[in-house]
Order: sequence, then C-alpha cells, then structure tokens
Amino acid sequence: MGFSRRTVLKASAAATVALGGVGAPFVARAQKAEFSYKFANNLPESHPLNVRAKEMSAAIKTETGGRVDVQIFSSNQLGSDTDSLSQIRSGGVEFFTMSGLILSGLVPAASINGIGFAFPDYATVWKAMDGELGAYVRSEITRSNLVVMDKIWDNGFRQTTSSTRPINGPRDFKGFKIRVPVSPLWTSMFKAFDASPTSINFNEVYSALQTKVVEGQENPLALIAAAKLYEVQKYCSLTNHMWDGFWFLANRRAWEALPADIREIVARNINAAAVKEREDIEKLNATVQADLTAKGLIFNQPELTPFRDKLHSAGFYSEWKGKYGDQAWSLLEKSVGRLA
Ligand code: X2X
Repeated sequence: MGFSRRTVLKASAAATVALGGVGAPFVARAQKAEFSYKFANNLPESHPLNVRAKEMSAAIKTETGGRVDVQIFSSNQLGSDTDSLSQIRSGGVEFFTMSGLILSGLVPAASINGIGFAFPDYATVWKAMDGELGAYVRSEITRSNLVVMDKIWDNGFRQTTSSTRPINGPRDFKGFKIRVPVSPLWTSMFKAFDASPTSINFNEVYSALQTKVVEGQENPLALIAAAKLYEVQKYCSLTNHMWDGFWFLANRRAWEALPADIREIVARNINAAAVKEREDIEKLNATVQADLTAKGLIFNQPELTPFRDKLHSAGFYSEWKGKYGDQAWSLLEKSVGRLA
C-alpha cells in the first residue's frame, strides 16, 4: 500500500470539503431505486426497440416516483439469447425481449407466427398477435412460469442476405450456408429449402458473416441496417419468408415482488412503448431499402409462390401442423387463411 493512514484521512477530508453543501442533497436524491431491474435484449442501441425502451424506462421512473429503475442492456451485453433465456428464468435478469421462435425451445407454441409465408401483411400480423393467436401463445408462455406483456414488439418480415449470390428462387437455396437463430422451426424451414442452416446466436452473426463461416443470414431490413450487416453482405433478396416479433418477458418472482399499482404503471408503459416501436419500424420500412442500397447492398425481388410451393412439397406445413396441434393451427389459419 502506498498510502499512509494520515494521507488517506487527509484525502477524504479534502473530498468532503470539495463536495461542500452541494454534495449532501445530491447524494440524497440519487438514492438507489427500491426496484432496480435489468432489461436484456439482443438488439443494437440504435434499433427502435432500444430507443423506445429508453423513453419507457424514463417514464416508469417518473411515474413511480423513482421507485423503479429499469436499466437497459442492449446488444447481448449480459450474454447471448440462449444465456439470457436461462437468466430470465433464474432471475439473473428481470426483463428480456425474445423472438417467439427462439423462445420455442422452452415454449414450443411460441414459434407459430414464424411459419413460412403465413402472414401477408402487417394488418394481419397485429390482428392475430393482439387477438386470439397472440393470447393463445401468451397463455402457453405463462404456463412455463414466465410473465409476458400483452403487446409483442416488431422485429419484422425477414429478408435474406448473402455474400455470394442473390436468391432468385428456391433452387438458389440449395446448399446455401445460412445462419439461422437457435430454433427448430428455422432449421426445419431452411432444410425444407435444401439449404445448409447453422444455428448461431445473434451476437455472433456479424463475425460469422465476416469470416465467411456462413454465406448468408436472414433478418428484417431495419435490423440489417442497425446491425450494419451490409458491411459484410453483398446481396439482399426480398424473400419476406416470415414475420418475427419479440415478446417482452419478466421473471415471475421479480414481477410479483412489485406492488400491484407499480405493476400497472410498468406494464402500461412497456405496452405503450411496444405500440410506438411498431410505428417506428413501419416508418423505417418506407426508407430503409434506399438507405441500404446507398450503402452498397444489391436488392432483388424474387417471385414468392415457388418458395411456398417448395415448402408444401417438402411436407413442411403438414409436419408443423402436427407439432403445434389442431387448436393452435386452426387459430393460425383463422388469421391467415388455409396453409396445410
Ligand atoms: O437472431 C436474430 O436473427 C434476431 C435478432 O432477429 C432474433 O432475435 C430472432
């Protein structure tokens, strides 16, 4: 130790003097919140989900008089999606947004909105997810002992990028080395296209593309832009093959530790932020393709019917109908029309 006791005493006395009369009330106001909760997610800070989450956190702090502090950890700072799913269950994190497709590792029904080419447009998505289909999925999530907020956040309709070749039709998927999120539905769907899918968590996608461990990946345009995937990809094919969203999950013990009036404030602000985030993505969708083109990505719009036909002939729809069961499948078909 380089300090004598006297030096330390002198230094701390000096610090007290330096803070003076201003220090004391400031320290009192900066008291730790009664409920300091971590919110983990896998998206870059600039993505609308994190922009709206920041506003949401500020509103929660104000409305609860500082009792609740939601701290946001973007870009998998606290671990990959797979890690975060364990943490939300154990209470290592209190809040986490996760794609229903990945959550299906724990709650099989949660991937149902990702069935290939099921949703024709956003109007149909929100009607289903804010309606009966979403309610069914949330009841399944609740059964797994997680808490889930009512409004699902938008990730978007997913498009395919590649460093080697554009995808003009299902045949171009043959042997295509594509990264998919960790989820049986994704693997099954790209296998049905005769592609060669590899499950990789999102926090490793950029480097997997950069080092060419895989040729391509698929994600919504808003995220391709926010995560700068155009830096390591050349083509973007508008395959629009599925709609994906994020459920806002809470650890049950942490949620139930909140008094009822506080819970109401927190849930209301989270759901309001989700609705605003959906609008942000919708607005972004009008301009993002032009932005990505300016950044060098080459777009093409394949005809989509042959992709859907390929999934049919590979038995994809009947296989998944069997897995979800008749109740869930009929809720999906009630929203989107007949699939299998
Ligand atoms: O991992 C992905 O590709 C992402 C960010 O879109 C999901 O969370 C499914």
